[in-house]
Amino acid sequence: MTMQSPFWWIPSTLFLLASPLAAQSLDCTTLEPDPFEDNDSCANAVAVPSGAYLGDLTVTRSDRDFYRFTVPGGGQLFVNTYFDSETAWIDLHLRAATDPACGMGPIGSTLAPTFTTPNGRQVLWNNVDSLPWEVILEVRIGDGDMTKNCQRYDMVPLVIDPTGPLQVTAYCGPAEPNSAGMSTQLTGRATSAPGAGLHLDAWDGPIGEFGYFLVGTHPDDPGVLVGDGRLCLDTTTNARILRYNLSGGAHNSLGQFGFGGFYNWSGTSTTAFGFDVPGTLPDEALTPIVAGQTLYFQLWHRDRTPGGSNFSNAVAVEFF
Ligand SMILES: [Ca+2]
Ligand SMILES: [Ca+2]
Repeated sequence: MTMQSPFWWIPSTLFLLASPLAAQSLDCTTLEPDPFEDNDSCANAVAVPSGAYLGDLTVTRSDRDFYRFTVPGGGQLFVNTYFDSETAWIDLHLRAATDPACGMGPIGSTLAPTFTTPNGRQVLWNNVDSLPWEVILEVRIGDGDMTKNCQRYDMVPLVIDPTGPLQVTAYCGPAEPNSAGMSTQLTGRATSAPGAGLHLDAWDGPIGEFGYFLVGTHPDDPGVLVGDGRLCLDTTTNARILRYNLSGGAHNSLGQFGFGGFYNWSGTSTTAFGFDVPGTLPDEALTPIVAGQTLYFQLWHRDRTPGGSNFSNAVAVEFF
């Protein structure tokens, strides 16, 4: 079935996001070391928590970067890097900290393949062990063009802990392709930020387009067609869909896709990306989210397609 779009048209008068990584020619001799130096080997890898590291990371062919993550048993590590590939390619290599091949770049096997995105590279690894693993991400200049020797980059790592105060399960994916030729992706994770303890992030959306998060009381999989995508929150009797677009305050999640993912324009994210879900629903009564409850979340966003809008996949979140 199809339905009329119930979503408000987001005003286009907001500032467009400026690219933090505009095409540039880098002088490698004057490139500043970043604050994580000297993280130049597996042994000297710097431990970084989930977050957004924007604007000042640098790597050169002779000065690689190593980051350490602790991934809980059954958990997941998802790292996005963002850079201008015309300046130089960055390669990622993820290995166990105990792997003798750690630091050897492309030589030998790694924990997970690296994927190229329109504005960087990403790696996703599932720890299928029941124990936590210490893993090391090596960031280095690619060997494809040996005339390019340095790069600036942004990095957004996410460590997802399945034993946190939430159980997050993706459904209704992949989403219908957007105008960037990708499926907009949504994930949720536990956060210590004030609110419901849930942080949402979205990526692979069309750069420059606005959107906001939705919450529903019942799922719909594979959803109903709305615009160019599928709404995966049930709209039938007794089900409710609410929008995090109340102006001002904690219930506004308005943001915009840019380099690095879905930027939060509402001051409601501790990472500058996505959304820290508040402890109450965006309904008239501001109903509290309570332990034992399962809610369903999705991102709606505008798009440059005939239908004018699309959605991410959805996630079901059980709050403990
Ligand atoms: Ca560095
Ligand atoms: Ca380094």
